[in-house]
Amino acid sequence: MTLQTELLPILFVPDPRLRAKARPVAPDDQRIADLSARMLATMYKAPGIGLAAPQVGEMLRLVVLDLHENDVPAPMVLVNPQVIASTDELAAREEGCLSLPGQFAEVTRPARVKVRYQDLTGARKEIEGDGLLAACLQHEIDHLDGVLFVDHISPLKRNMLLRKLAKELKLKAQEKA
Ligand code: K1U
Ligand code: ZN
Repeated sequence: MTLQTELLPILFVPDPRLRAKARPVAPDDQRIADLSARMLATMYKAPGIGLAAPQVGEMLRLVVLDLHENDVPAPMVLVNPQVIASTDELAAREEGCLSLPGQFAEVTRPARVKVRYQDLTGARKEIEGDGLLAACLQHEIDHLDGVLFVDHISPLKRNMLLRKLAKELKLKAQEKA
């Protein structure tokens, strides 16, 4: 018999929890190991390469990531992550978001970032990267402050994308009913 980790429902825009600021994880919070395991399972099932706790309605500064590089699982849990350095050089990359399903746009962000965080034991760690890792780290940390990738594109593109999403989600809900 295999034990299944319980999946969490992912919130979609315009849920107001996606626009709120998350609070720091307390050092003695016993729920984080279980919550991060459930977030990883939810992220793999979606599928996605990252997930922030507010996307599953938990207003905590907690992020999970796995870039699926070389098909080798490399799950990461980042507690209280913060960008401590970023380059002036920028890089543009197409981004999606599990809270805006089916919507994609090119987003320009610092090309390389250094992030400080705690692991599940509370140990202080740092991670530095560019490319997809830099985009994903910034995208997920933005979620902790209620910022979405559409906030980094022009108002015209943002409105088009949000209207398209609303239409698609309404259609899906009608099909389900
Ligand atoms: O935070 C999220 O909503 C997850 C999001 C992360 C992200 C994607 C692209 C650039 C920056 C951040 C996703 O995972 S969207 C799905 C996705 O990109 C993907 C899914 C399966 C395989 C590979 C990528
Ligand atoms: Zn997202």
